[in-house]
Parts: sequence; C-alpha cells; structure tokens
Amino acid sequence: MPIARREASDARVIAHVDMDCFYVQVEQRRQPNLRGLPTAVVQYNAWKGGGLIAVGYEARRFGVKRSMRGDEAKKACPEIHLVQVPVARGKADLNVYRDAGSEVVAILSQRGRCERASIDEVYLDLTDAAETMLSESPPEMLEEINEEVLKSHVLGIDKNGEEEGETAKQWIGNSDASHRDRLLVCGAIIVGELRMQVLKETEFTCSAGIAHNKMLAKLASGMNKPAQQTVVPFSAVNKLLASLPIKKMKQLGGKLGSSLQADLGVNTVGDLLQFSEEKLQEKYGINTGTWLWNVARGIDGDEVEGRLLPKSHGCGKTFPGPQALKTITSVERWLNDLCEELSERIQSDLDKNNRVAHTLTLHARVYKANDSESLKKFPSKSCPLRYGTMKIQEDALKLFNSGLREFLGLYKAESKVTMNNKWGVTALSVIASKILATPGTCSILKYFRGVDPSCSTEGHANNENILDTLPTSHSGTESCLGGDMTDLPKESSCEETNSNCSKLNLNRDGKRTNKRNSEVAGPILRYFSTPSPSCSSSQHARHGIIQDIEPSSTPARDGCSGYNLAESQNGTLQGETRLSNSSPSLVQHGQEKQQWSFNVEDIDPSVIGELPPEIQDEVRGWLKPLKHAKTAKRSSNNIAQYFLPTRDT
Ligand code: TTP
Repeated sequence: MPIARREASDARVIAHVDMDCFYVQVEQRRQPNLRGLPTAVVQYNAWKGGGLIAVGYEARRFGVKRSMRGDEAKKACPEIHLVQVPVARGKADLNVYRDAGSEVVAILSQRGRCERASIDEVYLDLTDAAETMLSESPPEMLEEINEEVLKSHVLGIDKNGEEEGETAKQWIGNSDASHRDRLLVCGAIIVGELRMQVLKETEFTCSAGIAHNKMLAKLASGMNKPAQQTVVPFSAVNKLLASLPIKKMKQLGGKLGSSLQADLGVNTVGDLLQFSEEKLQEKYGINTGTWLWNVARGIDGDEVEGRLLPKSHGCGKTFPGPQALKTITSVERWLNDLCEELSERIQSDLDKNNRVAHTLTLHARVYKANDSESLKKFPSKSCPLRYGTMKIQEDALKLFNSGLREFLGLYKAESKVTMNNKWGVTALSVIASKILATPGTCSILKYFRGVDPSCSTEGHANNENILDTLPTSHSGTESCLGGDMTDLPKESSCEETNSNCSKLNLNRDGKRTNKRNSEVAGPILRYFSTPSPSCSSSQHARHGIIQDIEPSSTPARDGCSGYNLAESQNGTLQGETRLSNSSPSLVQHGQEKQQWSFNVEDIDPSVIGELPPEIQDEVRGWLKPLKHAKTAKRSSNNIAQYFLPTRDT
C-alpha cells in the first residue's frame, strides 16, 4: 500500500536516472562488435530460443519486444544477435550487470544524495547542488552549456514553432523564471553533465527525469529514451497528469488502479481530481485516500534515501514443468548451489563494505500432486543467518523441510511423511537481508582478539576473524536430510534451527513509455547509435524455533536480530531478544507462540526483480500489509504529518 507523505519542500530537485536497455549495453561493452547491431539478451532457459529479458533499441525498431522468446524475435528481426546471460551453477549469473550498475552509481553519487533503486536505476536529490549552482554560477551566466542539456525535453513549454533545442535554451537562460524553475534548470545542467560523465567513463548511456519529487522524476525518465532527459516544471504537472493513463502511474498498475477504473470510472490520473480527499479516504482508507489525492496533484513527499549498496542479496531458480524437483535430495542439491552463491555474495559484501547480513529467508513455490486445493502457498521461512557456506546450506535446508512439513499439513512431530505426500518444487530462492554496517566490529574484535579490521587493508583476512567471533545462532547440526521424502525430518528436529526477525519487500513498477526521438539526438544519442554474523539471540537460541514470515501488524523494532552493536561497543556482547509487544502475527508450528516483528526496509526492492517470476508476485503481495503496518506506527507517532491507515484497499 502506498504511503501518503507531505513534501518537505516544493522546491526540491530530484532526478531519476535509468540506464537504457541495460543488459544489452553491458553485453555490447563486453563484445564491442555488437554495438549498433540489433541485440537482445536472453534468459538461461533456452526453450524456444530463450525468453528475452533486455532488448536493444536497434532491435526494438523491428518490433522485437521483451515478452518474446528468441525464436519469435528472430522471425521479427532475422539479423538479431541473441546473447545469453552469463551462467554459473546452472543458473543466470547477474554479477556482471550488478557490477556495471555499481560503476554508474559511483559516478552519479558524486553530486548529491543517491538511492540505488534497482540494478540499473537511481534517484538523486540534487537540491543542495542546484542551490549552490544558482547562487554561485547561475545558468544565464554560464558561457557554455552542455549540448545534452540544451537537448532536454522540457514539459509544458510553448514551442512557438521553434526547434525543441531552441526552446530549451530559452527556458534555461530565463533569469526571470521562478526560483523553483531556476533550480530545475540547474538540476538539468547537473544531470546532463553526469550523463556525459557516465558515458565517458563506462560507455553506457542513460536517460533521466528531473522534477520536484521522485514520482514525477520517475515518470519523466522514461518519456524520451534512449539517452535523453526530460524536465517536469511545476507548471506542467497538471497537464501531464490530466492525460496520463491511471495504470501508468507507479503503484497504480495493479489492483488499486483496476479498482479506480472499475469503481470510480477513473481513466487518467487527472480524473482523480474530481474526488475530494474525504471521498477517496472513505473508499480506500485514510492513508491510501490521501495518497491518491496527492497523486492527482503530483504531490509526493518520498525522500531520496542515501543508499548505494543493496539492502539484501537474493538467489533464486525456477524449475518449470517437468523440471520440478520432487525429492529432498534434488532440493538439497539446488539449495546448496543457491546458498553457495549467496554465501559468496554476502562474504564479498562483508569484505568490501564491512556489512553483515543477519537474516536468511527461504521462499519456495511448491505444488501438491493430486490435490485440487493446491492453492495453499508454501510458507516462507527465515532464521538468523550464520556465515559460512555449509552453515547457510544447512539452515536453508532446515527451513525448507520445516516449510514442507507445514505445507503438507504435517504439524505434529509424530506425523509421518508417506509416499502419498507427493509434491514438486517449481521455484526456490534464498535471501540474505537485514544487512547492517559493522561500526562496532573493531571494538568487538579488540575485545576478543585484538584485531581491528577497519584499520587494515587486508579486508578478507580480517573479516574471517570477524566471522569467527560472531555468535552462531544455533548448535543444531543434526542432519534433517534423506534421499527422498520419506526421510523428511520430523518437526521437532527441524525446530532446532533458529528464530528470527524477517523482512520482505517489493518492487518494479509499471511500464514506461519508451519513445525514440532521434531528431533531437545530442552527443550521447549520437554515440549510442554509432556502431562501434549471525544474529544470535540468547532467548532465540534457547528456543531454537523457525518462524514464518507473515506480516505483523506491529511495526518493526530495531535490534530484533538480537545482536546489539551499541552494546558491543561497550565491550559486552549480549544476545538480546527484542520482540514486539502487540498482537502476535507469527504462527509457530511448534509448541509455543511468540511475538514477531519485521522491518520491511531491510530488503532491497531490486532484489525482488532478481527472484524467479513465480515468487516475485508472492513477495510483492506480502509487502502490502507490511507497508501498512509501518504506516500505522508512523501515524500514531505524529498524526500531523502522517495519516492513520484505518482501511486498506
Ligand atoms: P529495465 O530498466 O526495465 O529495462 P531496460 O534497461 O532493458 O530497457 P529500457 O531502456 O526500456 O529501460 O530493466 C533493466 C534490466 O533488468 C534489463 O536490461 C534486464 C533486467 N530485467 C530482467 O532481467 N527481467 C525483467 O523482467 C525486466 C523488466 C528487466
């Protein structure tokens, strides 16, 4: 559910930068002979030529679309070059794209607060940089303005028959414009410079939207692709939204947008203007109603979070149709591979960034054979994350086994899994989340070993020491495994894993309008078209219970991992359990019930996009109530700024 927030200021300068056909550009940089040629990147699964996941703009001109498979794309464009995503451990390996995205982020973050929103897009808050530019070197004083900036598309300005570049030039040089328009001009100049820098240093082109808030910036960045930028002055907002189809707006592409169409007859965002805030609240609840009222007016108070690193890491794999996994042994084999990759990634994060992941979560999509009521979903499970590939593998398998017993309805310890309990796994994912910096690690290490990792460039060696000193979450090492499902462990033994706090999350919003505009090609466009430690809690560890990830109605509380760095800095290690005090939301299929808390912010939105499609929807579905709960907390704290969510859609 969207969260209604007021804008702190109506003169912020926010940019949304989105890489153009990103995976294709990465592949074209790896194989420069593909530059300028119709190219698409296809999935690892080679059925019917593989599903297209990224399509270059040259191929789009032939009608090639992401929804196609390779064979279909070849029919539409016989010249197309299909590049398969790199493969590791029998599945797509996205590291090359992640690393390429990081290169871009490193450049874009130089001029303002930067939020990495997905593998290939970022938000920038350029307000301070724009204010500084305006006071020190206002646009009309600049001797030369970057050609990319002059090619900006400025929404709502009257062209009067002039070339677009000429109109933009006049808009940029208008010293009589309002303060906030002049700030946007500075934002456009800064973004134009950044885009040029990205091109020079990485060989990648990107497109951008520049506006007064994230919602409008995101909307604009997709309006003129590839390699162009679009500005949304305040005066253009109403006209823009008046004709914008409701489903194109972020967060309105799904059920809420459909309900607006069906129940209120709303077709464009502007159509919402006819409804009062009270009416929208009455229909959709106070928070969503206010959010909709804001959206209709282009108001969005979301801040750009300063975050360059992902909030979580995830690895997943699908097993469609006959590939479904039907024995514990085959599940274990794939889980081992996924966990190995996850382990490498969190280890690398620790080595490079001194960050520790605290929670391990397992998602699966499982069906029951011969069961017409198979709509029941496999329960996702989580536990404190223990570093070390084997430990992660062991815990992930226990989580799976626990989930499977529950899925099969075998709640009692004495229940036997028989051959009648046939099942098949069509998707598996493991996620490491609640990733925290380790500011207290120095003192912890000193306390235990007298080693200070941050004072050394030998990150890896020292991080091994960190891991050794981190408390492990449980000592249950007995194997829950067997060769087939009859060896599925009993609930009691599976419960010897850990408890934990969970988190989930969302994302990837509606499709963009991708309109090629070659007439206004600036230098970038010309370039583009040229070929060429585990969170042990003493209490949890004692109970050692796996918990479900069901959204709590209570807000997150910090420290739910039980590993409190502040206390560590004082030289003491205390595994403190912090559980919420209100209604329990976690069903425990053991002997007791416990309270539960979660932190939705701990999972990077972009990670959802990396999970198998079957799982993405499910995870997104969970996020809605989670967000709701978060809002409730805010609301109760400060009713003047936030709105009580009394009803949901
Ligand atoms: P997008 O930004 O959605 O698309 P794009 O960069 O390929 O093209 P555009 O110029 O229109 O923005 O996605 C970024 C990358 O994420 C994309 O290159 C491939 C990957 N991706 C998938 O793997 N699966 C998907 O379903 C989508 C939408 C993207």
